[in-house]
Amino acid sequence: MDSNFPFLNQIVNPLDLHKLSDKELAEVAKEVRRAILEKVSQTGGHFSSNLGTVELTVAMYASYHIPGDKVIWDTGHQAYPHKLLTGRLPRFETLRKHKGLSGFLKRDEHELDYFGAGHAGTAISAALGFAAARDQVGGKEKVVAVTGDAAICAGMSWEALNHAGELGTDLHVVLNDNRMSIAPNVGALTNYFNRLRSRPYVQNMAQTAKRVIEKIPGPAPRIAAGLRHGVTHYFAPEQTGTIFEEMGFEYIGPVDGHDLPTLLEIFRNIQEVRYPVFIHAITVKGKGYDVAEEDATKWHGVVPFELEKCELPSKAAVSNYTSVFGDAMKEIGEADQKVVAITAAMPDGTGLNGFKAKLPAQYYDVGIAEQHGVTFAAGLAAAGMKPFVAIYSTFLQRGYDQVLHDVCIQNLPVRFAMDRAGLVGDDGPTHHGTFDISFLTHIPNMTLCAPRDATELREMMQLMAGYDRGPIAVRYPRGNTPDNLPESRTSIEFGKAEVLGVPGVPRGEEGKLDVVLVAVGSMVTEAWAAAQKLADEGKTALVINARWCKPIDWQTVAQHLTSSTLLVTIEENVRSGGFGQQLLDLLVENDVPISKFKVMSLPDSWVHHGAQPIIRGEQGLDANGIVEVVKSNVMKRGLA
Ligand SMILES: Cc1ncc(C[n+]2csc(CCOP(=O)(O)OP(=O)(O)O)c2C)c(N)n1
Repeated sequence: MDSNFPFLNQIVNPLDLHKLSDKELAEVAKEVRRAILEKVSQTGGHFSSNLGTVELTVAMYASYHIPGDKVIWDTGHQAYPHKLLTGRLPRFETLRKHKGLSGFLKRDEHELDYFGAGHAGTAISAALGFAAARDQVGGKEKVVAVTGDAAICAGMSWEALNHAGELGTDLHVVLNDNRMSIAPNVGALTNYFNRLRSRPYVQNMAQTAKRVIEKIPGPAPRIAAGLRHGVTHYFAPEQTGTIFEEMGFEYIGPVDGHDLPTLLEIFRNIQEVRYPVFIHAITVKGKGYDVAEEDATKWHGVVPFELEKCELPSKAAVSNYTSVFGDAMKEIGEADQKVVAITAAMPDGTGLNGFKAKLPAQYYDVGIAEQHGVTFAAGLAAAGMKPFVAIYSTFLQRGYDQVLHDVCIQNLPVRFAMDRAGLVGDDGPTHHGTFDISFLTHIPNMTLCAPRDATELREMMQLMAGYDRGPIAVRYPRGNTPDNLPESRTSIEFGKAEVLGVPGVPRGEEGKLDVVLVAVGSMVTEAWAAAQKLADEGKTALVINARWCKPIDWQTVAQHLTSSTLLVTIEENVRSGGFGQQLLDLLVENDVPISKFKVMSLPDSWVHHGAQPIIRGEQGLDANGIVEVVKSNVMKRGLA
């Protein structure tokens, strides 16, 4: 029990809110905001989005009957109030930590996490699924989707609204409109929402509507119908229809998403409405913490900080892959006006901010629209431009068919720069980029490389800029670039691996090898560290930097194998369809004699969230893990 939160302590599930007066609910909201401020400043996590959903969540959870009614949160990064109102305050210190609470909703974390997410734009579809399932069995529970002004721009959201309007079933969609994606929101729809915002806010009108409706005689359905019209016409009689009304929803809004009394009235009033209703709530990202209100992007996701100081700790000036990519992109774009960069709502995360500032005419933010972003790039490439799609590995999954159908079948020179390839850490399985080797390399015409460090990323980017033969992708991890690798390097050649050698041994003098370690991208640094440890134990490990996942340079690997050499591949990708399996296949196909082969990769199961070194270590994907695998396999073969 945390005595600092007397109200929150009493709330195990949202039905407990129904026992409180409106005045007490206002106290609950204050506690929820304080809990987010105090706890997230200690744990780190999504910050400004959650400060914006406090009143909205309290009002919804005090009006809908949960458990029973279903609220489906889009993405889930703004659902900390939901976690706090579903009895998770005592565990909040563990947020996003290894074995702790997830930063998103997860069905196996809590029974009231009705639908998990992490990728944006799924809530309305999922909620409509719940609503249709309810209708199939003649249920009565309410179903609500809560989506953001950026998430609703995703194509899927519109596919779902389109379907919902046709089904005409009992579905409430709440738009949490704070004008922000992570960066300021983009697109024509955003301008449309701004026009809706400029209408007078719904204020004390729910009470008016309720009074009117209460006077309507007749059974419940008529009351519901009356309410339906009452809500629409009494709230905004002079307004013309919104796009949502045209699509079959009742539109209520705009409403101040921090005005708890009005929100409570609205949500309580619409309980009897059995049609699609769209509630447009205007919120402020970062609400209640001035600096976060002023710079919601900076405070979107935070590391632990001192609440009183109102400052985030300054970032250490170390090179990370994202900034190396961003700087390289600027150089490439400046040198060639045909180069354009595309992001799907992630200018900060992908490192494109500098490019955007310097070369605004060559920059496109398509919003949360990865599918469109990829095909848009295909169109640009077909018209002779040199598009770079800067995207997280996990979000390119959204554009898989577009990569296949629009880019690769037509062999268009679209460049994909995939950040966050591998285990990302605290965000967990929705965000790990652990499939791209498998899902890209099996597509004809695609090529894929992975740098070992900053210099190699820069060089690969230059190669990609000049590569017009077809699609090409590069994958690089979240985090700092390594500095433990040999300074000497060979220049990047298409499809050629780099032999780094045996630590401390001049090239050509390696003698008999105990093991050949072939590592991909982020794992080269670990393989080199492992080879050093093995050298200390008198074992000779040769490290090869794969550089290319497609085409794979199996010939270079084969040159270093004898019939007794252990071959170990290391990659941050799932085993199935990954680098190791493909290399093995190529060696066998080409009759290269291999006696012992170990694929170090990720398993066919979900890797949970936690700090990168912890979860990599758990999977054996670090220097110690490699040493262990080598020692156990070398010993098994009697070579130790
Ligand atoms: C498919 C996909 N693309 C990109 C992201 C990264 N992302 C996480 S939150 C976010 C912004 C969401 O904005 P909005 O829906 O308006 O919610 P807010 O944070 O403003 O409450 C983005 C782009 C994602 N989670 N999923």
